[in-house]
Amino acid sequence: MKSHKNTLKLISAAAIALGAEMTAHAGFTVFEASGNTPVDLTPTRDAFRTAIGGGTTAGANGSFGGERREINWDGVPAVFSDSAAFPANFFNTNSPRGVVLSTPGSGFLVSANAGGATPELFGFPADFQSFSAQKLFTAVNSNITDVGFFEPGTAVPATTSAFGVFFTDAENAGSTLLEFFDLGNNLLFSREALITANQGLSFVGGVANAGERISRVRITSGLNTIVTNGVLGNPNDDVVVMDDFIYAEPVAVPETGAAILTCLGVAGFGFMRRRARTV
Ligand SMILES: [Ca+2]
Ligand SMILES: [Ca+2]
Ligand SMILES: [Ca+2]
Repeated sequence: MKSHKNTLKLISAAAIALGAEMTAHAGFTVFEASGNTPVDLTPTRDAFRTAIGGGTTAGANGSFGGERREINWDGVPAVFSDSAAFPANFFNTNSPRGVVLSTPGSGFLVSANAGGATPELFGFPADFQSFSAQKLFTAVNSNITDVGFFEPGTAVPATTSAFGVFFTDAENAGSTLLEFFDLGNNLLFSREALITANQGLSFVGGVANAGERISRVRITSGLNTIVTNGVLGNPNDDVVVMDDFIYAEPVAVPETGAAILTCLGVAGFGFMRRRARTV
């Protein structure tokens, strides 16, 4: 029992130190652009690339000493494209780039190429365009996509220092945004995408400028949802889908950090129980 108390004291000290560091490091550099054609956004994309470094390497498992990663969806095979579901772990298994997706919806779709049995652009050719031709990405039955990071090709949790995404057809303010969370699930950064005219393109990205580590990215894409090709969740709200993800190399979480965070969950629970008894 005594050793348990000592452990809690140590954890509390670690929590205080961790909290102080997080407060001091609440800064991200924003990159954003919008326009009617991909060319309008290319200089901002290039500046974001320069800021986070590295080439466009993908394919092999593991880390590459700081190589930037990009997902443009365009090489996803037809068997995993609309109308077939897109696997949430495709970019950590089939093509290991250290990203696993989740959503409160019912899954994900990558759009079909033109000329096939399934219409391109999720069946909305008058609303969407790609930044990188031809494929786009969306959650299904949800406007939320959560991006988790792993040491590429492994189950080792990782964090990154930068993330950016392209949207198309983000017409209404306040409903399309990026949010970054740290290992303790604290919100580090939030930024709305610039809105555009119908069928426009928008890019928003954030780069940690003081050592912040991003454990999860939440992408909110409009208020409407894609149900299936050509079918929206409702007739009124703004529908928005995604193209390229660009991010700094996911780096494995140090084991000591992961252990402290696990213990913090236990310590927090103990604290709540003690408080409950005094009320
Ligand atoms: Ca539209
Ligand atoms: Ca694309
Ligand atoms: Ca829209």
